[in-house]
Amino acid sequence: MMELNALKDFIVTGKLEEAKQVVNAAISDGVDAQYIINGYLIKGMEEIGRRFEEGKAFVPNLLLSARAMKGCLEILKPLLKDASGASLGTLVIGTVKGDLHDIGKNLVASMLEGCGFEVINLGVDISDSQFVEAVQQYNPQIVCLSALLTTTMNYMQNVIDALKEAGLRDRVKVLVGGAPVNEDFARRIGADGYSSNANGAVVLAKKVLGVC
Ligand code: B12
Repeated sequence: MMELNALKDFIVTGKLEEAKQVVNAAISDGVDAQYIINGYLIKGMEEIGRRFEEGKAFVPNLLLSARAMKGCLEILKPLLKDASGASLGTLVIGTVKGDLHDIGKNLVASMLEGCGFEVINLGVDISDSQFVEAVQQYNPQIVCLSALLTTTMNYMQNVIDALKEAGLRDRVKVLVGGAPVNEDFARRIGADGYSSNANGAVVLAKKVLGVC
């Protein structure tokens, strides 16, 4: 467990290989993937975010931390898979236009996938028309929107409006999330739900589809 404690620091300092080694060792010791993510990886990202806010870390530091986090998630993702293989529904997810943050969005996508949803991950910087096209193409039950910037969160409203204009709004539930988003904002823009974290996103997705 001593080694696992170093994981948060390896995320903060962006040491990809060292972080991956700890994750692999923890898996071999039978440590739960979810526990590694919530207890160490997310804590590391929170810490580097704090340092950035205080002017003690800079964009290159964020990029190194993000790279280390992503490398670890790649190892852990298969372990989040649901063993039953049954699909609870299809879901489209993306980070909205102007926003390049994808760690949280990918974590949400992995958790949903792991819990039995078929997930179409559109990536980052996704425009309202791209979301509309994806709904037309994949016919999902849920659209998940992510935003990490106060300047881009308002674009979620554009996506909802575009879905309405395309006559698709009644066919999908829209869930929103990301650090600056909250319940009140979600209600104001006409979304169907909000969660502050990936575990909550799964509960919410099941709830809006009535499968829990
Ligand atoms: C890593 C990071 C970056 C990396 C992103 C790398 C990547 N591939 O994602 C890089 C270096 C690229 C970056 C760039 C910038 N960043 Co930045 N970044 C961060 C940082 C430190 C961590 C974000 C993160 O990954 N958190 C960890 C994940 C796990 O958490 P999360 O994203 O919040 O996701 C969770 C929940 O929100 C939720 N969730 C997320 N999406 C969804 C969706 C749904 C549907 C649901 C239900 C839930 C949900 O579940 C997730 C898992 O639990 C944050 C600080 C912070 N504390 O958030 C700043 C932060 C978001 N960045 C910030 C800024 C200012 C920028 C830049 C403008 C900096 C610059 N001057 O260039 C650029 C913008 C680039 C752009 N156009 O997007 C500010 C935003 C301030 C604001 N109020 O708008 C923050 C808050 C830092 C700060 N305190 O100043 N950044």
